Amino acid sequence: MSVTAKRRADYLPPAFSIPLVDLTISLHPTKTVVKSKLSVKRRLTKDSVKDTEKNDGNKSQPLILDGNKLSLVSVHINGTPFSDYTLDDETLTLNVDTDDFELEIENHIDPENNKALEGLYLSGGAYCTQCEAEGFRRITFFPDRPDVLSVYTVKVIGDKSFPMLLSNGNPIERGENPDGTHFVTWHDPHPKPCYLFALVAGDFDLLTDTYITTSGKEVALELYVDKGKKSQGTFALASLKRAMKWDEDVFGLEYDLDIYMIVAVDFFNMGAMENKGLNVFNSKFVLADQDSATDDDFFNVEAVIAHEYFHNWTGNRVTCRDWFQLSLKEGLTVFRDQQFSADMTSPLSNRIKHVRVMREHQFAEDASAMSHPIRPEEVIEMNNFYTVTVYDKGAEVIRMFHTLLGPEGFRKGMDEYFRRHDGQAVTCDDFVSAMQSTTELDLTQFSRWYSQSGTPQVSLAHNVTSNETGYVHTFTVTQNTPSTADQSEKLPLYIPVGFEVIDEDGNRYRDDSGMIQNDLLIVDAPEITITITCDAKKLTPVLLGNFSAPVKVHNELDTASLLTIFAHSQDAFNRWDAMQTLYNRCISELYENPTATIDSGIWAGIHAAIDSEIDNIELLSECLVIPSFETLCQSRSNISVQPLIDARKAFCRQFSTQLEAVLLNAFNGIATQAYSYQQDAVNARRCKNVLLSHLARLPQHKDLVISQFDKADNMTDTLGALKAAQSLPADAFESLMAKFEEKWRHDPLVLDKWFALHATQPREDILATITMLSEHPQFSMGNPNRVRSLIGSFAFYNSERFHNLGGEGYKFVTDYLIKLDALNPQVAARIVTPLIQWQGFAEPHQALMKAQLGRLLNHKGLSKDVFEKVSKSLA
Ligand code: 0A1
Ligand code: ZN
Repeated sequence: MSVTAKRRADYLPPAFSIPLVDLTISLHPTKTVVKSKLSVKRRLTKDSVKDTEKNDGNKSQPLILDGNKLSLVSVHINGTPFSDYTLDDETLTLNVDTDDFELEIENHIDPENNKALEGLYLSGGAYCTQCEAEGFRRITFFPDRPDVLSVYTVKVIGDKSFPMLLSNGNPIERGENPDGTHFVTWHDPHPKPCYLFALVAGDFDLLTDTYITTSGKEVALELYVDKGKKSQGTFALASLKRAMKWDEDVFGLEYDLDIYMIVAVDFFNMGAMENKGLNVFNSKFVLADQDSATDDDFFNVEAVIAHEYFHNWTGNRVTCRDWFQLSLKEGLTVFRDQQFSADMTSPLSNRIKHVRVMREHQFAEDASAMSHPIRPEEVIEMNNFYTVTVYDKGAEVIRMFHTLLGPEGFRKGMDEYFRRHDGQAVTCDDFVSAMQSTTELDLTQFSRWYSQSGTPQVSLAHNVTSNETGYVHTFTVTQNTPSTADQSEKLPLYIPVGFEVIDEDGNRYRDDSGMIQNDLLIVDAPEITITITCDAKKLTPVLLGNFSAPVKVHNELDTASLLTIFAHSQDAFNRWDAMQTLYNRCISELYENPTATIDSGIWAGIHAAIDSEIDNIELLSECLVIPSFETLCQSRSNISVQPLIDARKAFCRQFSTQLEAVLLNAFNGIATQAYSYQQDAVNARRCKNVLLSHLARLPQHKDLVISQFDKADNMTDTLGALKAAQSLPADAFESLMAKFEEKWRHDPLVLDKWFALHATQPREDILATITMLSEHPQFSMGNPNRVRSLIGSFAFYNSERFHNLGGEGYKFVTDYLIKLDALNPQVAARIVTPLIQWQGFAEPHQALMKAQLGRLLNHKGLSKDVFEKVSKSLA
């Protein structure tokens, strides 16, 4: 295993280009034959040669192709057998001296035994490929890097038991062979990097539709799902059409092929993949109906369908020069899908959803040994960098461009980006430079967001003095980015900080020198001071409206000020955030003193807040959610896990008890309506289920939970009842879970919810329960969805048992990861995340976690995926 890191700074352009790729792939479970015919051209420039070497302008460079787990059969150049090559585990080096030639390579692969689900694999009865980031090298020998763009022609040959043979682009020929197999040839006219190559073969149900673009072109839409699941695909197909329309309306971007195909498969490492014209999806993000999918599932289906579709422009037409630039396509595409979802559903709940992801997961990543900028500098295994930092913080950086330039300015910049770079493989700097060319604003300092890791801390100090004109409020805003594992020196960033100042009656105030513009203060220095001179003695500053930047805020506000913000801020996000801060503060009190009772004034304030929003159930339901344990961790250090969990539980218990009447009243006030996935109905169900989870803590409301479970006509309410039942006595919970299993045991995607509910129960014998569940007929270590539901849910979300002081939780996960890593390193490396995030916890957690990480590191044959994370975390 080679564990050398690649560095962004070492980039060199490719020495050869490959304008045409012609593949013939004869499918066979254990011996698929791949014949590749490449037109190869030497790039006669010096740039692809290291400066330190004798530079003869790339005349003597060999052609180095990546290849992994391939059996090489033959090599021909211009039709003649060629033997002047060397082959090792990772590369095929051809000592060629010609500049323009045709290279033919034949190799064999073994899809059935490919359990890592990278390259070509045969799982769940279908052949499927996954080539991003570096999976194409597991199919054939090729320069597996995103800056080599080629036009592909692909002939897929297969047994007739695989009636559908798919690849990228348009089908140009199909037929039968004398040996009883059949074939389809595909041609994709758009030059693309090999990570966008795809092939799928299987027997599916097919849903079809058409879409007419604004310029009048008809596009055939095809959605392939497992046999018998057709009716669960209609929502995904309708979502696709909404996404196509939205991209035309908002960005002026149309689809560019005659056909757009989506295939849903059961075995997939990630959510979905944007292969040109042939998206491959984890079936979890395609299949949805009222009975089996929750409102969140519907939401996710639409968001992921849109995300992959939007990649057609941001990712495929303009792609990445190298993998360090991943955020170029991912940050931008996540931002685009977030905007789309906000337009399709609700801006507020979307914003809150994404901020929760940042606070629960991205801040934690920044605080860990895996901290990296949105454009990483150094990578051992690229698959480890499909992270919340690259994706979600990347999207926050794009959102800041949008905030600073405004929607029209942003659109202008995007137009320029496509005008300059359509058909190219480019860098994040190219994106910034396109944006820069359309704005007066100097983006030089702003672009540090690409190179600096860590979560900046923005703090506010507020002083009041009085003079003859009134009260002078001085607000001093400072920024500081604590050093991170990867980077000790930090520079001041250009931070747009939402800034609203109100008094107790909700009147708004402007600063004396007009530095706050459009409710935004630009903090571009370590310290910025503004003043407000006015009659009011008490002013409340509200920072970071709508989460205007991916930072943590320190703004010491008393309870009255937090309730003032809730009552009067113009920004609904701030109102929600004020309540979160208030809850967090109460939990701190209980963390420090477990016998404390929360002041009755606070309950009165929360009571009044609920009363005031009783008709605004969208905001109400968000405000009733208590910050998760993971979020609470981000504003604390040296955490004693059980005491913090106990403090949170105690607060939740008091919340239910103190507010019982108003919670019950709100619950009864929301009528149960027939199911529809419409925003009003979604809001109502969400609010009702949040209320139910509070009421379920009180024994007298047990029947509400059971009755909802029994009567539910949709999965949202069924699951809402089951989640609430997690606080009922064990026998009641078990009995509902048994009924659920009885009904859904033949639907693994639904059963994933059941596995996750079990795995997150803080019961004492949870490890035995998980071991037993891993013997369930529907469970399989080879299926990433099952593993994530059972083992991932335990490691990420059962903090009480995972962090158990005996260390059994850490050991259990480690034992499992050792086995999983041998099968699927990518999934193992994801699930190791909670274990490497030991920095925030007090002893003995740290020592216990590190002991298990040490075991992992010493394990013979550890993948580079897991090695990279574990070795960094122990460095
Ligand atoms: N580009 C896809 C995500 C993806 C990345 C890697 C994969 O396999 C290693 C699979 C999918 C997206 O952003 O949707
Ligand atoms: Zn993506």
